[in-house]
Amino acid sequence: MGVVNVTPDSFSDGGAFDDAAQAIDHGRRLAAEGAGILDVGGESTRPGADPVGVEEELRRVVGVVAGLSTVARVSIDTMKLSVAEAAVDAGATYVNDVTSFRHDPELAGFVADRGLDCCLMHMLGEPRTMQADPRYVDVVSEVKAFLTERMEAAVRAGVPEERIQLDPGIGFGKTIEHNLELLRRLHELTDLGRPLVIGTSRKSFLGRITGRDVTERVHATVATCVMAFERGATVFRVHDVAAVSDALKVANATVAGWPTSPRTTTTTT
Ligand code: HH2
Repeated sequence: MGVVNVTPDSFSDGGAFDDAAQAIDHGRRLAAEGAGILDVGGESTRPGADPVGVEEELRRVVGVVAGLSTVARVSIDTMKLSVAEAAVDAGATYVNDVTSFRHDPELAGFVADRGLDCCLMHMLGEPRTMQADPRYVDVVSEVKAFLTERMEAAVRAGVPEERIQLDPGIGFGKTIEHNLELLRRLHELTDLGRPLVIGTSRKSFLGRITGRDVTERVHATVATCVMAFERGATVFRVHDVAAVSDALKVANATVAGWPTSPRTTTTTT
């Protein structure tokens, strides 16, 4: 899953692709590098980010979704029903909601009615305050219980279980220790029986460990994706698709044997 942020303020690429034509070019490049899904977002969820109004988010994403929907499968990264509706009309077939339908509960019914796939992600608190002293007794079991509860809520709203993917939400209300423990024990989330999405790409805990600036965290990102792959993740939300794609091909050949067909998540539209 390649990240296409159409925002002025995203933590790692804010402002780089906030013009629609640049964002479409970027998405094309990520698809050529191996992304099967392009995740288009118009609102930063970095710690401390200010919320974006509906009109502005629509202005940012709709043309980009339309421009990329013939290139690859498009996911809309939004917590708002009205943005998801417009994005799906423009060609998106997957909803990536970092609030797991808590911000806009009606989004679940929309996903169900339109037969979309979705990603439900764990977040403690909300983006503005989530990094202020997050605490858990056992981060893995608490994330697992949350994802179970959100999956049940989505199923109650009519979303078939096979349309749901789950994400532990690396960096969303978590310290560096929480992030590392989730990665180390990621295999415990495979019991949930759904594809696991992992989003470590360029995140600040990698900068804390390596001392690298945000644009120099590709090697660190690759390390986390390979470890997550071994522990059962099947969808990798990344900015640096070419590097991660090569690394995962090698990891897959090593684990599954060579020659082999790639281990992928099959989702239908
Ligand atoms: N991380 C970000 C945004 N959306 N969605 C999922 N499912 N998982 C993630 O880990 C995730 C996500 C944050 O990264 P980015 O989009 O690069 O930054 P920003 O939120 O500042 O735009």
